[in-house]
Amino acid sequence: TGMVDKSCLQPLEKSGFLNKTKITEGGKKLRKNWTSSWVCLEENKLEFYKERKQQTLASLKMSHKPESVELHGAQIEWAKDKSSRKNVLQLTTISGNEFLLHCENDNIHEWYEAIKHMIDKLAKQ
Ligand code: I3S
Repeated sequence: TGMVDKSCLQPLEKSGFLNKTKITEGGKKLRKNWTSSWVCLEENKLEFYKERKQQTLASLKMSHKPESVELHGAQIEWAKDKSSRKNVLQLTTISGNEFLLHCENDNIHEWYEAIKHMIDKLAKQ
């Protein structure tokens, strides 16, 4: 069809929908605001796009600037007491910003492994 089915620049490690909320920014606790994001795991960062349409890569990049989260020095762990939801991940950046990531299905385990793998890889560089 000529349409690009991926929303991210390569090298792309993983992409898909996740529910996401930022809970801490600059040391300040934020009110939760869960939203669905198209998430791309790249070499050294996670990118959150507001939506994913049947678009070419170029037009998506132009029309939606993603929120970009640096993974170097970040931590990923299973969040225990941060949500009533099951299978929630907490991502903490080196600057101390905290995000919760969630999805309804088992994919969350793949996300955990993929993000952890990337963080560990960056730590060795
Ligand atoms: O940790 P909290 O504050 O109980 O999180 C819930 C609230 O943010 C709630 O919003 P309001 O209190 O603004 O109405 C959300 O609707 C819930 O989804 C939050 O809890 P979960 O357990 O889904 O993370």
